[in-house]
Amino acid sequence: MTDSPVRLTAEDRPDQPPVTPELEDLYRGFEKALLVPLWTRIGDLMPQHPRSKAQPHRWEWKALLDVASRSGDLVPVGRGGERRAIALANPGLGGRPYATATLWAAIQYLMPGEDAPEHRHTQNAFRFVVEGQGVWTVVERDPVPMRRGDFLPQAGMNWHAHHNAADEPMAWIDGLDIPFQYDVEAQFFDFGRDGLSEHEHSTPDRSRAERLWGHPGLAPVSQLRPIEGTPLLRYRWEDTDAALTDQLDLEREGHPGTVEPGHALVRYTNPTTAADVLPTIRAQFHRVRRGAETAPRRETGSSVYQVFDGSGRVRVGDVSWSVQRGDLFVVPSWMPLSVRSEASASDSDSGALDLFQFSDAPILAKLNLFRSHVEEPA
Ligand code: 1HN
Repeated sequence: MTDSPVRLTAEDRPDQPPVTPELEDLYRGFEKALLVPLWTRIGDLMPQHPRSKAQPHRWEWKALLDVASRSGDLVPVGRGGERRAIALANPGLGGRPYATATLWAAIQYLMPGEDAPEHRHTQNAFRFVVEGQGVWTVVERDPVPMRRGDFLPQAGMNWHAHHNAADEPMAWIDGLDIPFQYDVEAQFFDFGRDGLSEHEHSTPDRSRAERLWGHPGLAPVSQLRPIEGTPLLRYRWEDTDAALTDQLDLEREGHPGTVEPGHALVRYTNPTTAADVLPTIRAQFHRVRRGAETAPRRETGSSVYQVFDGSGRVRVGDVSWSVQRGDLFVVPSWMPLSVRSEASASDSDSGALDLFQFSDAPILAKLNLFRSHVEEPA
């Protein structure tokens, strides 16, 4: 909460009484008794539309990888620090490791052969892989491979550890609801085993979770529910890519369907409920066809995006950036976002701009606070 000074004068508040010694005495009394009169603060407490303290900001992947790799050489990963994860700190949020008021986003880095120790916490989390492979995340003792384009949700209170079985370091991004849980003061955290078992150091192609839950439209009703939250622990790139390709192909074939021309969007969902994949985090994937541009769109709540492929121009409120593979950017609450796909020579054949997005929309939706608005073309 910003602490704007109490205004005693009537300059821009014609309803305020003249300043007299009695009035000054009254206001001093408020302060001493830890009381705040609403009439001095209502504009700040109840703005007419969301005003975010978080700022739009972009972090370049190149720079994140550079510090992650230097950390890999200098800083061990182990019990206590738990993860070699480097968080995005929004410039509007006072140096806290918060990408937005509710969301944590970090680059995580694991050296060849390293284990990140097992633990569990109430915070909901996911991993998204923009490049590389060779790490698996072990969720409830089920090793799950991670490869480029995979989305790996991991709902609160599931035990998890990571292992890099490759001979290269690997980086990925983590998203968690840490700032939200910090504010509502509902966090719990437990340490798990210090090492992983032999079986957890061997490579499965498909996790147990995928063998049970990775069959589209088929729920394994003969099985016990393995874990709380979404039971599918890896949403493979091949499936996401095919879903987006099919949407844009259908549009090209003349089947109207996309809300916006040249813009395909999929949401990661929990196969047991078809709702958002995590209780507090919505995760989606956008593909904007070469040359297409999206209309400015506002949403309550905040988002973090990562460019998965292609390049383009992103505008958030009054600022805009060129973006390319791996770059991350933040869209604060109610700020209009538009993106334009601008293929460059080094981009893949399709020239599309592929964007991974996560947001706090499930929190807002559950509280009846989610709103969105698309601006009409000028
Ligand atoms: C965590 O458990 C992970 O499991 C990543 O990879 C980032 C940030 C704060 C607390 C726990 C992970 C985290 C984290």
